[in-house]
Amino acid sequence: MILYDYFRSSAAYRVRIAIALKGLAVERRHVHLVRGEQRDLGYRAKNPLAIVPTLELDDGRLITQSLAIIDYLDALQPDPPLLPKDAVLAAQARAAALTIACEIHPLANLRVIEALQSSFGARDEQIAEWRRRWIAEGLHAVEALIAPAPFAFGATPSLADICLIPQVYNARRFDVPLNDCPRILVADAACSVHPAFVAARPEAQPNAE
Ligand SMILES: N[C@@H](CCC(=O)N[C@@H](CS)C(=O)NCC(=O)O)C(=O)O
Repeated sequence: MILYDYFRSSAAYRVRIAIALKGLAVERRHVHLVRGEQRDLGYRAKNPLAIVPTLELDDGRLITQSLAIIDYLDALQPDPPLLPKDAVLAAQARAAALTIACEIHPLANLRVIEALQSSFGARDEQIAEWRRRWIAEGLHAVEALIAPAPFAFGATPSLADICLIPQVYNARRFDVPLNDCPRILVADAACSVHPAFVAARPEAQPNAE
């Protein structure tokens, strides 16, 4: 399997965490987003939205969307499970993950930021405010959704932590204060010493800059 990845992509970061948790061997190809490599025709043929991650299977079939890729990896290697056994907790963990993946992340994606700049003339300080606004609002919602013990939904990492930690990385990168999110900080502290989360960090990737 090949993962098309960018070291700082938070969606790809989710998949890297899942791969490490599952102990899977996956080849990696770096798609440099800032240089626009995601828009090369060869890559766009694999991922029509020109975004990372994409997973290419050994038989050439392709899976796009980080959460769909993680579902596939979970089906391939069910151990360790990525959701709590309890059906309500499992749905709540998925809801926290979807809050990040659907309600926060798309609003501050590179192509959205580029459109705000090129089509609407947004200035750097307006872009910074835009990013901080949606990350802060979304993470406050996540704070109310999780119940860390010490991971977001129990004693082992779940899909919620897999989505949360890359978003916390982005929050710190863009100076969003997290001091009023004590639950998120508990889950973050637990993940920060977990080997799978450590291995998946942007700065630990071979193409990190
Ligand atoms: N919903 C998608 C989001 C993927 C996504 O937006 N990836 C970003 C990096 S985190 C990207 O490739 N952006 C390239 C661009 O905006 O040009 C997923 O979960 O895979």
